Amino acid sequence: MRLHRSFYATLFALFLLLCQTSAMDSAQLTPSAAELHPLVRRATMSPLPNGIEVQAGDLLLKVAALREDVLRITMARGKSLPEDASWAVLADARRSSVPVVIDTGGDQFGFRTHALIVAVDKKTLELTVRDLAGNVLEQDVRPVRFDSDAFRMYKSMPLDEHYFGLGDKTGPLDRRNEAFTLWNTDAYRFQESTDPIYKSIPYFMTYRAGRAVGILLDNTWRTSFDFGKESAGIYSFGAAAGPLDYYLFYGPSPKQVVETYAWLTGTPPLLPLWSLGFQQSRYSYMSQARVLEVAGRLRADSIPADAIYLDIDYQDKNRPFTVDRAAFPDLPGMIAKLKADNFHVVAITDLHIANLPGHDYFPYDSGVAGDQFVKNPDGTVYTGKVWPGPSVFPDFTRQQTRAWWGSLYRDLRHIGIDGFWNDMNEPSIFDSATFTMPENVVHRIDEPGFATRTATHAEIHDLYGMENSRATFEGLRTLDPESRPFVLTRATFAGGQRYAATWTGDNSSSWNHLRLATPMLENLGLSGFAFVGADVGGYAGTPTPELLTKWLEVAAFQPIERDHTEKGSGD
Ligand code: MIG
Repeated sequence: MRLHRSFYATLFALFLLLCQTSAMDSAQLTPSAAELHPLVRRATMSPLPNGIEVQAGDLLLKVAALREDVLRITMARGKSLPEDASWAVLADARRSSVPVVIDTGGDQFGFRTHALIVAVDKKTLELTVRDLAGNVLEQDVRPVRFDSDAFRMYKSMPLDEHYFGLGDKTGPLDRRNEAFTLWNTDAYRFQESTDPIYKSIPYFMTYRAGRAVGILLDNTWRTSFDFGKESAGIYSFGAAAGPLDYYLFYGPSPKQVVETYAWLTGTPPLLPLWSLGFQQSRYSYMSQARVLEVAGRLRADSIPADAIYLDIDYQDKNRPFTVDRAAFPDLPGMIAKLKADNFHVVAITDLHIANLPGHDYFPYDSGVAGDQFVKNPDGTVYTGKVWPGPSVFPDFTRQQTRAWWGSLYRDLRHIGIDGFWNDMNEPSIFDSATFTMPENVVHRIDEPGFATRTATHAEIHDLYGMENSRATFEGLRTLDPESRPFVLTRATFAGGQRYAATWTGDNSSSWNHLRLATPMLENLGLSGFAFVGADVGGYAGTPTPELLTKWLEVAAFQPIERDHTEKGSGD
């Protein structure tokens, strides 16, 4: 096998040489800078107290030390850097700074901290970061590439380096030789090869020879990560648009890297203890009587269980924040009974609000009154079809909209519902060619650090689910400041661990999916999400008794253990 491969590789290389293919398209690893950036001729460097700023041609690069072991790297075309704003990285972390020792000479600008040595090539602006012993921790192998609004970075990928993180992307624990797109997607029945799926966490950890490094690309647009799939010896990442703004942080231990990631993006809140117990769910228990029957059976059979779920059918015609009074004639009474039996109830509350003018539907009426919904480019409210039929969508990147959304939970909290489930928040839309909002739908940004402005869905898409769960979490805290909210979200972004637990979406009842759940949840954990689970037994299909038994056993060791399944499958 090996011989064959190198034989063909040699043939291929010869072919490329013969064709005189340009350096970019060939297998050559380091095309000269001039070919990529003809404008970069002379660079000037300004020392900063905490780093350096380099101007070269039309490029501006800043490398700043937030801590001895944490760098923030920003680059822009033109004379000014992107605004210092972030949905993922906490303001306190972004404002941190340590003094550095400027260390410039020969072909390089650079500086040192007490943990890192930073060098920027004067001609190419390629970055190299070393530890104090001189070990290369991370190194550009090409200049940053810009293509209209898009950019991409190319890093050296040693043969013995391994890659982790990116949330719950499918596949093996090690991301080596895999490539991923981050674009939140409702991926019903996803398989091992499916990408993208529900979440976007543009963060990974490299690990080589006992040294771990974290890299967080703080960009909410469509991003992609390639770990040696396109070019052997190179990993790369980039975004379709938006700021080139990333953080590089050193362990050396993986544990230290995860801690620093949490320093940057936040830690999960303490969950209510009951949410760590066994949770029973299905799509859906169709009536109050059935919920009580299932709960009663769990107790009668001495099966430990702490929570039971209400999926979308408890609502009137799938309209969020309503109750189907025929099927659930006494929801408060049902909840009180369950409480008396030490069950906690978790209810789904999808974000799509039924588009129902003149129906006394409070979420719609109050939302319109407060101008809370996202819009089409022509200023009309955007509508898309989801479970309730034509629906409108809260503009969660506005503080005011989040506060309004949070207030919608008052009644459900009041009757004793203890946990809330935010599904479909990629967002998933049925009557759209892309199964989500068109990229030109208009959101508004009202957030400290950001200029108050509108933003296209292309910029907000990957963030939307996180801001939905944030609105839910913060709303529950406002309604009951002493409580520990339990929010379960399907879509999220880097930093989403501050607001909600998460599950891996619509997996399948197969042995392969049982196996797949473990690396997915581990990589979520390495990506800052401590409270994670996969649907026990698999969502699509009916597990054999043996598979369900094994799955229950394995999931007892996972943070969230929730038995859940789709409509039409076995109980
Ligand atoms: O289009 O609420 O992933 O857990 O049971 C399906 C119904 C919508 C998808 C979720 C699943 C949930 C189901 N939802």
